[in-house]
Amino acid sequence: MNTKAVDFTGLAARLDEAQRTVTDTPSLADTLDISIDDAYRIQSELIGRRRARGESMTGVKLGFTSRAKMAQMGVSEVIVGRLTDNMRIDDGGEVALSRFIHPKIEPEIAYRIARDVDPDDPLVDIESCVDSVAPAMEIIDSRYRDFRFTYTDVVADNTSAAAYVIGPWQGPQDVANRAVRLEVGAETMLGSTAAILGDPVRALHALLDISRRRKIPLRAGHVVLAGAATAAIPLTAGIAQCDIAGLGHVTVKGIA
Ligand code: 0L1
Ligand code: MG
Repeated sequence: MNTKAVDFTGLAARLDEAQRTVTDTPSLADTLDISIDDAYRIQSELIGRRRARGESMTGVKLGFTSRAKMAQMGVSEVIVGRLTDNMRIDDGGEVALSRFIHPKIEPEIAYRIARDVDPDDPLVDIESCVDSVAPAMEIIDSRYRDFRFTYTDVVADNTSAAAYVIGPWQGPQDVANRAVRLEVGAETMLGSTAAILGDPVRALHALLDISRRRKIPLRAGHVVLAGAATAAIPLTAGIAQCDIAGLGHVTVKGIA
C-alpha cells in the first residue's frame, strides 16, 4: 500500500482515459489506499475533465441503493455519481456498444428537479423540488477490469455511470412498490421499485445529504437516477426495454 500523497489529477486522467479509449484498468485498490474523501475528489476531477471537453451536467445518479448490494460491498451508505449530456440517449434511440468496455443495463426511476436546490438550507424540502418522475434505464460500465472494484474505486470511477435513457415524464406521484420488468434480448428480470431503498423517494433524501457533504450541485432541470430496481443485465445488440407499472415504458437499441 502507498504512503505517498494521492495523485488526484493522475488518477482522474487514468479513469478518464479508460472510458475514452474503451480500455479497462486495474482496480486502484490493487496498489493504492485511497479514502472515500479521496475517491469523491478523484470523481470531481474526472468530471472536470469531461466539462473541459464541452460536456454539460445533466444530473446525478445513486448507486448501492439495494440492501443486497450494500451488504455485498460491506457498506451502509449509497454512492453518488454525475450524469452529462454525452451520456444521454433518447427514448427509443440507439447506442453503439463500441462506446463501452463491458456494459450492463438496469431499470431505474428518474426524478426531475424543478428548481435549484441549496443542500445547506436546513428547511429545504427535496420532495417539493421534484416536478416529474419517469421510467428509466441506466447503462453502467465499470472502467475496472472484470467489473472488480472496491467501494472507493467505484466512487472514483463516477459510480460506473456510462449512459442513460429516460421514458415519458409523468407528474409527481408515489412510485413505491411498482412492479418492474427489464428485458434485454432473451433475458428478463422482474423486480419492484421497493428494491430502491424500500421506496425510491428515500433516494432523494439520501442524495440531499450526500450532495451537502460532497458539494455536489443539484440544479433546475437535473435528472436524478434513484437506483436500480433489479440486478443489471449485460447489454447486448438489440432492444433493451423496461416497464414500470403505472408509469410507462422506455427502450433503447444496442448496436453491435
Ligand atoms: O446501481 C448502480 O448504478 C451501480 C453503481 C456502481 C456499481 C456497479 O458498477 O455495479
Ligand atoms: Mg444505476
